[in-house]
Amino acid sequence: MKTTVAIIGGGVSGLMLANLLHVAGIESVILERHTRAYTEGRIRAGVLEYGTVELLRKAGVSANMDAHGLPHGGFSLLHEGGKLRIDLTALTGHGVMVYGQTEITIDLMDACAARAIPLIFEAENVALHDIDSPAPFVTYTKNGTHHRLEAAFIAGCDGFHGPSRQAIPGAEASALEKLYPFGWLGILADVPPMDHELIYADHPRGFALSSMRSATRSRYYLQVGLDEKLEDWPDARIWEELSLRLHNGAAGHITTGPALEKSIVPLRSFVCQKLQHGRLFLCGDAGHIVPPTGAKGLNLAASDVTYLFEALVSQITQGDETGLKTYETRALARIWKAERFSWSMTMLTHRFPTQSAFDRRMQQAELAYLAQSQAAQKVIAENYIGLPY
Ligand code: RFL
Ligand code: PHB
Repeated sequence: MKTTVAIIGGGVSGLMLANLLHVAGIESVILERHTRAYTEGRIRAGVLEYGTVELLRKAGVSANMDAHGLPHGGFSLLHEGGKLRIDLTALTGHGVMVYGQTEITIDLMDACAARAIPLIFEAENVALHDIDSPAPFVTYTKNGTHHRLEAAFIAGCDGFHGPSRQAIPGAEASALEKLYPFGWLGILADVPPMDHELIYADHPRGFALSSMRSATRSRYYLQVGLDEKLEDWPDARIWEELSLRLHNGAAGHITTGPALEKSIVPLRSFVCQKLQHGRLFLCGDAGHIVPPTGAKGLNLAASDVTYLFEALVSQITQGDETGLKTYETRALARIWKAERFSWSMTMLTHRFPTQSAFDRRMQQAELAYLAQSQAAQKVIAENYIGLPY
């Protein structure tokens, strides 16, 4: 089989890229390791920067998001001093959209089917070949049969554990990483959210977050130790802990209900500083990971995809190589700023096991400063709604 862009990975990065390319009249094929049901079932991000919203509109896949997404003009930070609302709209002129990554994935997969974009599920043993030649190709097996996909370009959209990053010489050695000494326990339930906006809570028992997927579906998170097991967290214990951390009189009442999904993810910051080699380009989690506190993972995938899409269109339609040559530089400039924001929000709102009294006072002083300073609030707001690209 031959195509113009071979896309490895059918997560948000790969699916967005394929749909944008389709709108620009460029062919691609997506190879996804898992089944459609598995890929759709993963519960992940929920907050879209306005740039991501615009990108989904540009890709022609925004009908459900526009109908069912929840535009949010602000969010709150709950801390010892009270509840501080960051008024995104007043501070920046923009808000964010609350619409789940699960729903976006379904919309993008439906669009692939409607547009006859080849999306091959259960593609096993995906391997990249000759990426530094003008004729790269990808091999894979499906139902026991070996296949070869020839392409002019390869987009590595295969997440943190995929094969694309490994195919770039020196990529691992170029990576910088920070591991945090805790994870997030997430719970999804069909109960109304405690508030109409998101609440990030800095609490002596640890960080908590109240988020949502709709007016009737809530998503909550708790900071937990790295040694915690899901079996130790029956639903009742999660709800009890959430009300301790989120209910301090300033926040609303938590409605409880059976969990639709529960998971624990460790928090890490990771940047691979080699995002391209020859005809291979990395997008999204294949190249970088952020702790979820800044709600940036999915949104960074969207900016990478935008840069790569624009570069591919210039190269393919006008023979202009500038965009492809500068992809890594452009993408990393934005990635590092989102890494900084995600790191700073994590450092501000989480309790660290070895935190000194001085470190805690620094967090308190920063929260107190934020509560008084419009300038400081604007810094948070302009990062949260998404830096320009
Ligand atoms: P994805 O979504 O991981 O998709 C990569 C796709 O590549 C496939 N794949 C392969 N396909 C073929 N051959 C192989 N050998 C392959 N190996 C892997 C995978 O099956 C998958 O379908 O990466 P992408 O598209 O770059 O999108 C990035 C976002 O998904 C990610 O940044 C966010 O979801 C991060 N993230 C969160 N971000 C937030 O902003 N808020 C959150 O609450 C939040 N929760 C999460 C998360 C990421 C998680 N991961 C990666 C474990 C929760 C989890 C559990
Ligand atoms: C979510 O709704 O899953 C969510 C929202 C905001 C975050 C992280 C996750 O910062």
